Amino acid sequence: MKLYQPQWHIPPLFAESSARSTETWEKGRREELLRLLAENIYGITPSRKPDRIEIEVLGDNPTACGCKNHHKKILMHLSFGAKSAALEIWTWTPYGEGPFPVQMMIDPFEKELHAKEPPEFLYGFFPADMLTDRGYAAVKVLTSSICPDDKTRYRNGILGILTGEEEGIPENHRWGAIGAWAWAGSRCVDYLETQPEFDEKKIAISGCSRAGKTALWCGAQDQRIAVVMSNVSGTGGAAIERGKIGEHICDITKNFPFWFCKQYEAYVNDEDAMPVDAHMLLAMAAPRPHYLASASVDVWADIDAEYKALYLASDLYRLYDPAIELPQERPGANQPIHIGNIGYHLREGIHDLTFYDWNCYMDFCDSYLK
Ligand code: GTR
Repeated sequence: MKLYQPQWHIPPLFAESSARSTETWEKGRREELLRLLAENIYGITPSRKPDRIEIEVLGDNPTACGCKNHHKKILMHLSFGAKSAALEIWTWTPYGEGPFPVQMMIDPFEKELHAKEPPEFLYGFFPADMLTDRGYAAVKVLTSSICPDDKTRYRNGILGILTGEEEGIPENHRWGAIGAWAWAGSRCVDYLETQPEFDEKKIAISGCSRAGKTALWCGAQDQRIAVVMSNVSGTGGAAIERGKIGEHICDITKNFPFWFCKQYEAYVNDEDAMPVDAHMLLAMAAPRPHYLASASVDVWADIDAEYKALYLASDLYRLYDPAIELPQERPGANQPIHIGNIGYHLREGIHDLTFYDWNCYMDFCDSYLK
């Protein structure tokens, strides 16, 4: 793998003229890059908070998953003056004495797709019973309730209420669906903070593919989240855009223009003009524990571009922990690594989220959240 190709100019985490220290990072550069990521990729998140929040309980099953855990479904009604949006959240809590560390997954897929509850739902996408068996509360954020993943309906929710225009955000930098889903992740954290069974200081966020992009963006903006994890997130997520193979900005903005801000389209076939790239997004998690997962035949996401971004982001982690040294060569399939606060694995197989991924996630999280 070539870490640097001379034809690509990868923007540095620190400007050459500025000192590289945790202080300069925390007291300015971090905010600056967060702003650039918002302005150029995801759009700026409006700052207005809901005036009122009401919790409606949709379901409550104390003997879920064959008597393995307590399952609840709630709807968070978020009001802004006369308008309101609703966010659906499903939780599974282990038996015994809490508060429990949390595995919170962003799920933007339409509810029908992953609606079956474990154990009927044996597929590994969100194995709530396996998570509670390992002592975690499993929390799924069903973001389609607040912003449908659909190019005609995506404004039927928070994006129709907080467009960004009311805060004077220029049109090119207004948020899209990924911004809205990430915002939903933060509203879920607000909810978890109010419930005694969840340890709000021990929340890990994750997501697969489009939700992986979202998990990274949510974790970047919301430092209450203790561990940031993503899976097969590719373009607009963990993969460095410059020189990547598979999906390009031209593909993703053509197929999913509503996921991003308009400004992102300015970089179609001109990635080099973009002032940011994925290593900056990954660096936003620092110095918090950070896990990246890829799948070996996921050419569309580009496994080398994902690892390259992690490698470059590890430079920032090194400010906090000089002993961190990731291998220059991407590790092979099914050989997870855990170095300092960084974890990584390449799962053998296709673009997906499986039991293998979850086991690796939890092995990593156990070091921090237990
Ligand atoms: C693809 C998209 C990818 C990824 C994926 C998914 O079609 O091009 O970037 O987000 O969808 O979410 O499954």
